[in-house]
Amino acid sequence: MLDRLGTKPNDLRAFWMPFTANRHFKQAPRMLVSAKDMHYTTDDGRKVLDGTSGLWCVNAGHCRPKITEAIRRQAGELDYAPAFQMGHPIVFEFANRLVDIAPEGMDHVFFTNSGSESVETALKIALAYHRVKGEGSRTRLIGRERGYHGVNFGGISVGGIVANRKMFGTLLGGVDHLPHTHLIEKNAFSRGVPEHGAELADELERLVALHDASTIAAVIVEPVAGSAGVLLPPKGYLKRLREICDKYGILLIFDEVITGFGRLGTPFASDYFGVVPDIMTTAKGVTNGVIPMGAVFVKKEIHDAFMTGPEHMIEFFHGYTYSGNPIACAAGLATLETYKEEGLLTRGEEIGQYWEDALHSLNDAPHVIDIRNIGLVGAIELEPIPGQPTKRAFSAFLNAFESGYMIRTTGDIIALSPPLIISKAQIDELVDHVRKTLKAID
Ligand code: PXG
Repeated sequence: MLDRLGTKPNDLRAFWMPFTANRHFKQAPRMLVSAKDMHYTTDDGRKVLDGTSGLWCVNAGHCRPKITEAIRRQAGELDYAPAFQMGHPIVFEFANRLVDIAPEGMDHVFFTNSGSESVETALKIALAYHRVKGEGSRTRLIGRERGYHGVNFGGISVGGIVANRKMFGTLLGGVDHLPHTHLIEKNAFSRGVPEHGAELADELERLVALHDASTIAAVIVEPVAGSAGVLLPPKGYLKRLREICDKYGILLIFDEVITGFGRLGTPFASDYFGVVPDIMTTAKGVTNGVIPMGAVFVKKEIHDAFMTGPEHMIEFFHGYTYSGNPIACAAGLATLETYKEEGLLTRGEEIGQYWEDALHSLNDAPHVIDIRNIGLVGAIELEPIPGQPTKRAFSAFLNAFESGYMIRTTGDIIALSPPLIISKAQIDELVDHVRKTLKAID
């Protein structure tokens, strides 16, 4: 079913594509056949500048030799080994190296295969933790409007994106939501973290008054919301959330699936904001996106609370066939080495000012109603076409791909999150491209 070159599938019917307008795509496919560093190559031989690190995951850029080689080596040595009641050295090694760079006190790691699974794992740890501590009445989970925590049932229940929720029944019971923090009328064109809105964290006080703290297990938020269009926490907001959680014995979960591994210019968003959660979910950049993997970090106190009872008993009835898969661990270790050797976990801080200035130079481009930035993340919010929400941004996405660069759009927001190896010249190129696209579309 491949063409002469062995690259171009000629029958697109069988693959039901995820989060895709399938019929639209299949009429005019956009095919990527190879990648190197900052670029993809299309099936017709065009280079496409990656403005999004794939889906926020290829933080070190594409096809990095160390990672490719580590995968190849591991696949030939120990391809798979169970992690239930068995071990293999590399998974312990990788957990230790991850703990080395984790925020203070987060010294245990539970492996999953994706961000969605990391979220489910974190929610289950939170519920079970309260139960082992004798506070089994704490069953309620609090998420946030416009939050994205993957696509499994726990994640869409605490999530706050209506399209991801409305088709799927009644979801988890006992969930409530904080308001989102996107105050465009007050904070538009902020550089970095916006000034207004820290008081929105006090809404947690209101939920505690409504439900009583004794029924609430955990609050889960993205420190910076990505999928819903790059929504930044107002100055002081996350600290306030931390304080209120502490006051009432509620666990705080940071979903760092996007913000983890250098995206904000620090290893984790927790480092950026100086706020340490009790549980932290990660995925994506943990293996540079190359092999599916997720990692949930927990504080010692939480892990240790489970280590009671008879020693022959399983302490936590949870895990995946591929938790700590050896090839994923090899990819992860090589990824960490690459990040370290090239200073990538803090590169966003070095180049952040240049990125910010470049992005905000678009403030007079057509259709732009807000620009936001933090680390190596950017968002350009467009005025929707009246009566046709999302259409303008989708046109921008299509024009971008035609013009040789890749962006992500959600609603009428363009999100940018290039690999952390991007050069200043490539930042200029990306921003020039965006300007041309905004001029070209209706
Ligand atoms: N939590 C957060 C905060 C995420 O951003 C997930 C969980 C789920 O991860 P998995 O690995 O199960 O997809 C995510 C995923 C986008 C985009 O363009 C974002 C994600 C995935 C795909 C596209 O904003 N985030």
